[in-house]
Amino acid sequence: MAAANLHKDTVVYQIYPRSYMDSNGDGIGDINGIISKLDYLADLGINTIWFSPLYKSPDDDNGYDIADYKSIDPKFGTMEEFDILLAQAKKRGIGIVMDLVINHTSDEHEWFKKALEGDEKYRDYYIIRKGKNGKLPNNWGNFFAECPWSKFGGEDSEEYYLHLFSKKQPDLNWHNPAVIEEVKDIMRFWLEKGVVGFRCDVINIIYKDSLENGRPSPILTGMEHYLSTEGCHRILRELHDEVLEPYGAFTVGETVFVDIHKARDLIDEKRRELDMIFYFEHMEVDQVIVKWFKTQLKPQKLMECLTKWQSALDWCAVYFENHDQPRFISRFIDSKGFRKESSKMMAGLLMTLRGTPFMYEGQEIGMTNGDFADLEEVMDIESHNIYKMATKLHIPKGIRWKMIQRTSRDNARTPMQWNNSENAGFTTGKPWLKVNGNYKTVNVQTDMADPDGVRAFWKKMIELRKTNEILREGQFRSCIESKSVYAFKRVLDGKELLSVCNMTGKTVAVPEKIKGWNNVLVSSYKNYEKDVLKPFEFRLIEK
Ligand code: TEU
Ligand code: CA
Repeated sequence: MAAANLHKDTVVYQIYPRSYMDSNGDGIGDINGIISKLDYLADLGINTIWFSPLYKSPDDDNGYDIADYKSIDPKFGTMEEFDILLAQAKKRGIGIVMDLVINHTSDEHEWFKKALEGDEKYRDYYIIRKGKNGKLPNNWGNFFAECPWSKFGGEDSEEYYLHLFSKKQPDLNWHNPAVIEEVKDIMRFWLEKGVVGFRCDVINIIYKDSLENGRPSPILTGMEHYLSTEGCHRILRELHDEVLEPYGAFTVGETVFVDIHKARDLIDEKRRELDMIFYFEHMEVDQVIVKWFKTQLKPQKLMECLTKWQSALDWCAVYFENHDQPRFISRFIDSKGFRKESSKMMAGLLMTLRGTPFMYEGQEIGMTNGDFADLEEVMDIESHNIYKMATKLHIPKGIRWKMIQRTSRDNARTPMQWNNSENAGFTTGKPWLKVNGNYKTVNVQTDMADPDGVRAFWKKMIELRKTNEILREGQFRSCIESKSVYAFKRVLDGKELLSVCNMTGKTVAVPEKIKGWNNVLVSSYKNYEKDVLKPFEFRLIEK
């Protein structure tokens, strides 16, 4: 496991590099832009940054299709600049976590190109099969609503390669020991530079047990053949023991479709596989069967889900936003008119749950979903694929667009809003993705000038999370999950703290059950009142 529980004592901030800060006016965020914001980040109090992929990539899936794992894409800068970023971050006490995307490569990776040229060695890096009687090799589904098999080497070929994501993301063959060795080498390359850990992309699906047909299912037919397989567990342990442990590095696995049982196996300390995981169940409480149908959620469902996972796992990554999810305050709660209040509530909740908090760029100023007017303004491959599929299914145009607006991953990928100048101060050029029209009021500069700003509250909660031992180590005990109020205790050596969230836009009475708690350590309102909780109020209370 990670040295000295490094991963338990940190607050992680995720940067989506192309949307953070553009230093040269080409409309794409870059490494020098990030360097210019390190003081801002150090001041916020975070102590780890996770970067979404910075490697060379044709960007079919914004960098999650990697063409060279040991490089920096020129649009982001150079390796020398990355080394400076690493050193400058370290100087400020900030460690760097890289995104390890090893379920698949880009089809423009040298390995895939060599495979296409007929090189047997590299052919065996991928999963290539002949069709069956003129049909596809199996009936599996695909994460991006495509067909998971594409012709290998041109339309006339009889062979297909497997890709669970886009056709430009061929899946690696983890049955091949050479693939494992390549990945170890890549990991050591970044660890030698001094990165402190990896966020492991869709890590629980890398090893396909078999390529048999799957049980037909509305989502991802075939997944029983690759979800958390024994082969995957074995590989994770090998990477842990041989590569991660010697460097004292930690991992957080992005583990799709895990239930509590599977999650426990992946992070069981005795099994030595992953340090933490991102589970998804709380991200799905507002969805109807598939992720592109979402409803307005009843907060109680979210509370119950959080309690379930908090109680079941000893330690976990905690998050409400990332680059794949719509913004929390546009989504889980009916926050209209209460943008600032609900953002602060989210800060209080995130920093007081048990586990390692992961926050996402823009969350600290209460950024909201993108305000795209039509599909042309949306860049995400997944959104375009879903739109195509919905068209095929004859879903009416208006509904199709609503689906995309609500669920698109681009909602959280809009450029960071730094100030109220053109393009929110993100770029002097044309931003790669439309800046949210609310940037004149929602931006870092305006928020920091506001005595009641959102960021100041995040900063306060981050500081508390890092310094208060009950928040760091205390056990979780649920207390109230009602239609409006979520309350839970953190308990350490007989000392207790109570975290309370009003998850509605209405003022509610303080529930009887917690009336004995009198010493308010923190409220998200300056003028809070003892007996009521104001709209989206957050409180941290001692007895
Ligand atoms: O995401 C994996 C994943 O399954 C989902 O989050 C996915 O983005 C989608 O919502 C499924 O419906 C990871 C990355 O975070 C994502 O950005 C990549 O596109 C994906 O893997 C492929 O590398
Ligand atoms: Ca740039």
